Amino acid sequence: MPIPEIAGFIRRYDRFLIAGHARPDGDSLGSALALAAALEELGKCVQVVNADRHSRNYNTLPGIDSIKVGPKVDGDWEALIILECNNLQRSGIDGLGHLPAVNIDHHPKNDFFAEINWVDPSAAAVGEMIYSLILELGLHPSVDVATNLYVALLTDTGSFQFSNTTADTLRIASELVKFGANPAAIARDVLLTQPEARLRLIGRLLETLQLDPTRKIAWIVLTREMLEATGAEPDDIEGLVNYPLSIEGVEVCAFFKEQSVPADFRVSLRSKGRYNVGLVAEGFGGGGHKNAAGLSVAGSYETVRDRVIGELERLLA
Ligand SMILES: [Mn+2]
Repeated sequence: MPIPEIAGFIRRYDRFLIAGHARPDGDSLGSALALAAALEELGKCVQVVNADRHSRNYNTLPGIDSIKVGPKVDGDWEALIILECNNLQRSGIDGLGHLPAVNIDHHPKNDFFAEINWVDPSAAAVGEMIYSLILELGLHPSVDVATNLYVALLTDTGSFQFSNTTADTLRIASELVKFGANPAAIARDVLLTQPEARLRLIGRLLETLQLDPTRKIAWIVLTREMLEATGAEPDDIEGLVNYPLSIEGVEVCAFFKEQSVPADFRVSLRSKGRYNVGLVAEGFGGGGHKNAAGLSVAGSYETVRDRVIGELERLLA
């Protein structure tokens, strides 16, 4: 890992931009805010930039209001540290290309587009990498830094439940708690608090639950009318795709989201274990991984549902 090169890069410049990916998640936000605070402790001038505003559950992250949101940056910046992006475009921000850059990521497909590229797919979260970097820089994580990094680990591991959770993840989480992160308060603020509209939306959504005759395929449908009636925002559907997969015996699930009336659907697919829903998505011109994929189809709900569920039935046959 090129930590000495990154430390040299940080010494060389005074004015840093830190960028994450568009529609930032907890790892992107927590890692960027922690790194920004660490660089400020070294006397650097730092600005975190994101193309999109954070969702409401991250409102309590220390420093969250200091993030600049928008599709382009201005100001006189010397260097860029870009997190969680396989290429510059993934940031969703224009005007970053001329800056010398460090690229820090844990996704396996990365374009190695920067001067210094540190890509570690064995890290459960970029937050783990930022933690190592901060210690290598000789810094003692503050409570705010520990809190932001704990959020990064907690969210990217699905509360330490996903298969990316390693002994290192849990060791780092433990050290972050020693540095002052409060697991109960963070879980309450980030995971267990939700808008009333989201809970009402879940109620409507679960009424649409259907299973195929084998009871291995389940699906739910979100209409635009449901969003309007409950007052839920697009952020509020985050994570709901996984609900049908929690049913005992269900192997794959689909989440149909109406995009326009009457006929355009975005479909998210999820699977357990060996079933590759990425292949099904590719058949519709979409993409993704074995256990998580997405696609778009035009047509009435009945037509779209029959085509997609038909392909899922073939996958399981
Ligand atoms: Mn991540």
